[in-house]
Amino acid sequence: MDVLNRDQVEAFWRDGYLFLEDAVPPEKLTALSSEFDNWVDQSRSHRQAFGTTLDGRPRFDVEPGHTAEAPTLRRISSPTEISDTYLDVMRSSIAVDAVAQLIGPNVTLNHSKVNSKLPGARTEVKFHQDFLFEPHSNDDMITVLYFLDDVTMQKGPLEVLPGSHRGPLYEHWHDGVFTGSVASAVVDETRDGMVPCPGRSGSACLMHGRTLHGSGPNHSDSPRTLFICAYKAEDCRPLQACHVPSVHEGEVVRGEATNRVRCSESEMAYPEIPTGASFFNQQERHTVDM
Ligand SMILES: O=C(O)CCC(=O)C(=O)O
Repeated sequence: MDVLNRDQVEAFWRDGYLFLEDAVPPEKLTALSSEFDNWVDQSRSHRQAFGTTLDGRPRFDVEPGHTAEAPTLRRISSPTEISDTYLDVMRSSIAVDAVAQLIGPNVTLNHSKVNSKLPGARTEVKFHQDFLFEPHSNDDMITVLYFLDDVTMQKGPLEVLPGSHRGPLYEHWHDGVFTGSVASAVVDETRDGMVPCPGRSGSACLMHGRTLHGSGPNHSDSPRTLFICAYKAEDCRPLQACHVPSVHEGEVVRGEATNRVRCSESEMAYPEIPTGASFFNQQERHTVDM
């Protein structure tokens, strides 16, 4: 089913991202938010990362300094495994139809997660390209970031560099350390071209797997919560274990299974699978000069 017009398709391939309104209907949005609020409440009784995912790492990641009174839950890995609502949205959103139109018809799930910036938290996402975390046989990969809250400029919106999906794959290893982020010099060079993506709750941003992006801290007094689903063409096959594994990895969400692999050329260092709860620990290893 085509949900994008020709201008939107062209814009996605030109810019490497596309903003889509009304990707999640209001009743589902309410259900997603209420599940998220429960997880925040659950986190109040923990002092550090907790829960378990498929590979034994913690499912719920909290910022250092997290307390019951001032929770800083920052990541929930593979929420589709613990919530039927998240599973349903991952499968049924019109954003998935849009992904199928762009890189389909056959589309699978790569991974899913929630990124949260609660009021008072310092969480920021250093600039990176998703493909450098997950080498695949080709780069037909699209990450959909569903907005669970209104995202204003004060909330640390996603920032993207238009056209960067057609540019270089930047190094994410520095001085022998996988920091999951590009060199500070790349950030300095590209900062002026970065475009913020604010928007209403229920919207989504579709982003190509090679697009350079990041986001700053939330300076407002309300949350900024994103449900993030990374999808890929069905014949785009992983070259390394998934860094956010789940029982839904590889599920065909549009089209059909073909048992084919398609290869395109790209070259990069193998990333390091995080040993902690999420990539935030890896990004914290990035020092100013790197
Ligand atoms: O939370 C954000 O603003 C961006 C998320 C992101 O880039 C990621 O988790 O890979």
